[in-house]
Amino acid sequence: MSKQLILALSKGRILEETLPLLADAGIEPLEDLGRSRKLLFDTNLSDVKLVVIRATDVPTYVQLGAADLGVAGKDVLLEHGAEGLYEPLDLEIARCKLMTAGITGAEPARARRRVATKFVNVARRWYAEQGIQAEMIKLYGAMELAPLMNLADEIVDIVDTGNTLRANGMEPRELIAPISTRLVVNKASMTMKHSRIKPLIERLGQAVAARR
Ligand code: PRT
Ligand code: MG
Repeated sequence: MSKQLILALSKGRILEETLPLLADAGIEPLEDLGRSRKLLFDTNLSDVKLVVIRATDVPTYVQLGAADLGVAGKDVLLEHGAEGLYEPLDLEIARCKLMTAGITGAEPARARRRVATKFVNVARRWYAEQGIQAEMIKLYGAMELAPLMNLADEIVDIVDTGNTLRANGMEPRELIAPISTRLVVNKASMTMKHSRIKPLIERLGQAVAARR
């Protein structure tokens, strides 16, 4: 195993909030991640590199050891599964809620509820725990459209302000899980590179605490 540390970052809204935290922890990319088309970046620390990838790919990179550490939403981690990963730190950014939602005022009547979501594993587990018969319909985006188009009775999606739901005539129903962004670490890396990873987790933890 190389002594280099690879940190996998989630592209998109999480990235914007991750970079200031990393800077506070003493890690800064040598170029502007937003402006570049590159995916692999050097940092001010000669042995730390950053990769910027799809949020849903971060657990895979870290689990398989292609990256030593990763930054990912708890929603993504719940859906992917946590095998081979430690989750030592809540970065307390990109907070939101994973919820069920449906058309405002409508009763969730159907005996076998049709649920549109990109979180099919989490949703299947949750409906089973509630004793509700449900059929999962996997979508990759615009979940809010599914009930309006009579594709589904309900959706499971991320809710923050609730504005997206309201704009589409829908309302939040049940909370499945509160969500925030987590630091994950490959289990083998945690052992093999402990002396490098431990101080990094500590500095990030201090950066998080300083923002409370
Ligand atoms: O683009 P890609 O398909 O790769 O993924 P993505 O669009 O899911 O990524 P991105 O950049 O949006 O970031 C997703 C991650 O940010 C999630 O995994 C969450 O951990 C976190 N997060 C925090 C959110 C939100 N807040 C959020 N509001 N992810 C998505 N939303 C969306 C939600 O899907 C819905 O469409 O915002 C809308 C709801 O917001 P409100 O304020 O209208 O309720
Ligand atoms: Mg997006």
